[in-house]
Amino acid sequence: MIDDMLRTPEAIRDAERWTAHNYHPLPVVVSSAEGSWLTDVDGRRYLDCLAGYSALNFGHRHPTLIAAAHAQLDRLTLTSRAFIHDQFADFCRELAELCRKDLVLPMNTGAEAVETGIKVARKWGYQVKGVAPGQANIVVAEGNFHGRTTTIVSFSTDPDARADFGPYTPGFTVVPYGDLAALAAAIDENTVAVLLEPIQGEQGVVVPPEGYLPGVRRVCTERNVLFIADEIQSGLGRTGDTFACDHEGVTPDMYLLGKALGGGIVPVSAVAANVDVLGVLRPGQHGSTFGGNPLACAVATEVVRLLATGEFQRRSTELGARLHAGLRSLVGRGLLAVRGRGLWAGLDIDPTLMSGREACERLAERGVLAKDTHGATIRLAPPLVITEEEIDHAVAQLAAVLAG
Ligand code: IF1
Repeated sequence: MIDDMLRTPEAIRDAERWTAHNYHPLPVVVSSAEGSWLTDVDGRRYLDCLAGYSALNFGHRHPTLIAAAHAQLDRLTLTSRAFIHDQFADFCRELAELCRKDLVLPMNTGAEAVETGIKVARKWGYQVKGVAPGQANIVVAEGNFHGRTTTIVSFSTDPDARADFGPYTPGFTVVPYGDLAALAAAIDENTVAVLLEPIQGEQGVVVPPEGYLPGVRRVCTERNVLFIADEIQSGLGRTGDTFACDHEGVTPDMYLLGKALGGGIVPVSAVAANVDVLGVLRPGQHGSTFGGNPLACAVATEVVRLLATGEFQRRSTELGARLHAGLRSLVGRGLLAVRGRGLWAGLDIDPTLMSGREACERLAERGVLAKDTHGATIRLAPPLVITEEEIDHAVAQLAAVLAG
């Protein structure tokens, strides 16, 4: 009876009726949100431990970011890059300074930033490194996730992401993640770049061996190859540093940024690099209708200013230590392993107990939202505004789910 009164079942049916089934969402229909909490159409509240796959690092509707969006909406929302607008320079300068790079190229989605990085690396290879025309190669890692475009899935090792989307884009060499020797051996005279996630998100928050990223940096420098760090999910405070590469003091030649850069309000992505790299582009060679639009710049400038304080990186480090301590206490009590850094964790559940999907369904029944990656692995990535009490609550609900 009570189910008949709930609006959720009807709202789910409506959504499923009118969309392609390229997702299998949890049966939760969100109606509003604030900070780390979501409210569904029936008024039930959930602690958000996915945060839009790290697009909501500052929580839902952070007041500073919402205020910036509201103010800009009342002034100017889009010009295209055919003209300049008064929000553009501040965004590009402040993001370039945060990245300690000369230049920024604004786009919209993460995949667009990845595609931009691939195009710029290839053009740099031909025009600066002197690679033979059409022969540029980019080294990527097994278990990578860099987006869903045809070129990007061409080098995916995930059959679900790649199957039946051919013919595939050539020019990519896949090596095992974390294996520096294999990466160095894959580099040849046509290699223009190495493209890596500093921590692999979709693969289950896989942290590479200590020394791997510094090794990649050294090899790329020695072999005149661009090190492109995809920090779209790992960056902007998620791991306790501004960028995941910071943890070992590594500076890539190119940062690919997205997700949280838009504050959970508008899609904003960007490529940040020095002029010897991004300087290869000339007018007419790359672009985007919405890339660097006034609304995106107004919000993303405030995101950069929030990060410049260091507050969210501190929270991620301190609260992340509390989260990981709580999760480690569950190893042997339903968890097989915990990985990650800062407020970002990948949990391998004992597959004899339940799948990752089942765990997330049971967590949702207990008012905690998370997302499985593959098999019995789930990821936790709460907003960086989460509190100690909320972390303890999430861990307690997970313990209860694992205890059956
Ligand atoms: C989906 C996954 C996460 C990313 C990294 C680039 C992109 C992503 C490291 C592309 C995007 C999103 C895509 C979204 C779910 C989510 C995801 F499950 F797909 F793999 F986070 F792990 N680089 N990741 O994580 O950015 O174009 O989406 O803005 O496609 O289901 P985008």
